Amino acid sequence: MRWDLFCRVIDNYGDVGVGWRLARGLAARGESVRLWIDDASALAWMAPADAPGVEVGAFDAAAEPGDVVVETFGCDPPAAFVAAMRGRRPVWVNLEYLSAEGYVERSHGLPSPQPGGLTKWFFFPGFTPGGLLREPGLLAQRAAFDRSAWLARLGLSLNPGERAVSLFSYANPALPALLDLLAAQPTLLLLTAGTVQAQMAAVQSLPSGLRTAALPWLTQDDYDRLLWVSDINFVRGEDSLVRAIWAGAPFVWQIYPQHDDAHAAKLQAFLDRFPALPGLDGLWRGWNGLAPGRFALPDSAAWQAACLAWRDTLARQPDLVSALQAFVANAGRKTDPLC
Ligand code: TRH
Repeated sequence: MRWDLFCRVIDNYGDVGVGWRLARGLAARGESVRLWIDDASALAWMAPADAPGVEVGAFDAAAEPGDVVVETFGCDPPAAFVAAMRGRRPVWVNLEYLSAEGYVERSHGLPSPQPGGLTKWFFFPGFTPGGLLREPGLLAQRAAFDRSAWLARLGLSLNPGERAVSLFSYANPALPALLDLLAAQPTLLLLTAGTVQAQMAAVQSLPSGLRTAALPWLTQDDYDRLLWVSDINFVRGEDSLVRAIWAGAPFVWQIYPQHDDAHAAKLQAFLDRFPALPGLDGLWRGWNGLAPGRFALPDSAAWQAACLAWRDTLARQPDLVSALQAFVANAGRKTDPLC
């Protein structure tokens, strides 16, 4: 089928990151995809090579609707395109933000009638029906991965007994506390490009026991490998969280902060789904500025085991692309007046 995916970049890289991953995932399963995006600049480093079956175009240049229209995060396709949809009647899906909250199950799959006889369907990624983005064979690739060779490509290596920790975060007042915590064990801290490196530049002196390496912007595939290389991953937003889950290593999530503090409940909902682990709530809440005082790392073997167990449970669910394809096939039948 021909899919039109719409993506508006609000801020950061999650919008384009999810849009590109979804486009590529659909195309890899035989769909023909046009990704209409208002700011494709981040694709220059995130996805420098074309993906077969994916065409990228300017958001407002979208024309002639195909069979399926997906707007990511309620971004509303251009009015002229929606008008053209009235003649063609594609299946129209709004792909929502990732959340572990209870409303997801209640809202997933609901139809919303639109002017001109169109229906917009709400599709929620998640830990139950909508699934998470996961490419076929991802866990096998991760299992066969050569850590030292990948680090060597970046001119890096680990000293004996040293652990690797990746850091991708928003500007975070808890950074000095984290550096002290990590320095308790020899650690190579892998700093992602952008905000993290800017904040680290203001750190006067590193606690001994800690080395840092400033990374360039990585392709999305290499960002995955960074997560595979690391013994602990600090991630943020939406897409890197999901990638950290698949990496199967201990991870800490900095949630996208919202003005009304809605992120506190969102973070808790996620923690409630994660296998119970002493110390994890305190660490996550501390890193997110939601709990005063010091935080510590959970026992590393128990943390590792919990992450692997949860990853394997989630990997048994249908992935988001398969779930979306099945959903669209079903929604198409429901909206086709001949059925
Ligand atoms: O950049 P983010 O903070 O994006 C956020 C969230 O999606 C948030 O929910 C949303 O509301 C806001 O954007 C608008 O974090 P996220 O979601 O992890 O996206 C980062 C993407 O960048 C992800 O696809 C991984 C990719 N990436 C690379 O490809 N190379 C890199 O070097 C790095 C650091 C990231």
